[in-house]
Amino acid sequence: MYELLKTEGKAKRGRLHTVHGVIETPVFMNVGTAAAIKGAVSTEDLKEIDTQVQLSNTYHLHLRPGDEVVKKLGGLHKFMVWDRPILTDSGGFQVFSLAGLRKIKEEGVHFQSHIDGRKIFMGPEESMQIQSNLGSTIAMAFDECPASVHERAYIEQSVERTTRWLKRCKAEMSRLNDLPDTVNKEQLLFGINQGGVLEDVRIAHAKEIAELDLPGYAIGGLAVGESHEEMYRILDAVVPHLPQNKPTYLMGVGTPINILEAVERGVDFFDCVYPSRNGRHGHAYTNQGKINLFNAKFELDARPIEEGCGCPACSKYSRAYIRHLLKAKEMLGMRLLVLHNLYFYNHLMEDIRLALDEGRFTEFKKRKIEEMTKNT
Ligand code: PRF
Ligand code: ZN
Repeated sequence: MYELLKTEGKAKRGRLHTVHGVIETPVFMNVGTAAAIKGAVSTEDLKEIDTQVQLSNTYHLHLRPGDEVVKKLGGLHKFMVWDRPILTDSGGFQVFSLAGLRKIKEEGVHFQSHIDGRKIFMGPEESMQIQSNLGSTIAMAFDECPASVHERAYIEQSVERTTRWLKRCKAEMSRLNDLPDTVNKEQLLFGINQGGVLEDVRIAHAKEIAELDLPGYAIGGLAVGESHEEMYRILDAVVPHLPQNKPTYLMGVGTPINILEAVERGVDFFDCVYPSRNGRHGHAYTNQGKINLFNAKFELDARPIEEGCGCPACSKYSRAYIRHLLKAKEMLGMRLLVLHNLYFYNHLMEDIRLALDEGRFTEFKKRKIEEMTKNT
């Protein structure tokens, strides 16, 4: 369960105890959509760069290899050889962003697989059954993330349906956790707050879902095209209405600066594809901002990506060599950049936790943002 260790303003330093070990928060979760971090990163690599939690997707694993297959092989932890916590997203968001033709009904969503066009139905019960077969540490509720173009009437209706779906998720999860052959009988369910950029809808929804007394709550439906200022305004409004003795997870966010701003507003969990996606495209995070290793100015640069960085790339290889690998389309180039970027994100979180422990987060955040934006 969640232990609130310390606060500084709204910022929280905490610890979530799970069957797969402790999660020190604030935490960044590494995105391994199809049970792997893209960029040929193994679970041994992840341990070497001190990652705590992996995130995988219900939608992708249901389509391929199939959650029944994973269950037969002993669950996702055993399948991917990772003994620390795993959080699975519910499929709701991916159905809306990836699937072809879809129809939303009260019972759930009918859609077509983006892999082979096959017709599939997923509702709250199906999402819980899939996540139960995977045996993840934390399962996410099945929600709808309404597009930012929708008007108030649609968002209100959609949020009400998401609440009804959450109640069904909770009932189904508690049934599944009691079955004799369940992979992880202590699977935790996190609810998801929605409501677009409408503060009143967000707050009413937060209060309603808080009553269900779930072990954690996420804020969904942000970082979907609204400005950063709008996202911060919603966080300012909604976080105080989610239980402060439980973890708060901001889904799909974001840049290092977004993370610092959200920690200040009380967020504990993050996930984002940026470090791995940017790494695959030749971009490296540094304390002075992002650099593009394809840039000609690194041709003869014998320095590591970041002086003093302890990651597997920086401890041995030069910018010039990594640039060469990228240009020659050698897989090692991408791999080294992804490892560096994940290390950067995970160590940013470690520095944030340390600053909170020592009561100097506000000052740390200010200095960090100044450093990272100096050259831009
Ligand atoms: N819902 C779910 N997963 C998500 C989101 C959401 O709203 C987002 C939005 N940023 C990312 N991942 N279930
Ligand atoms: Zn490095």
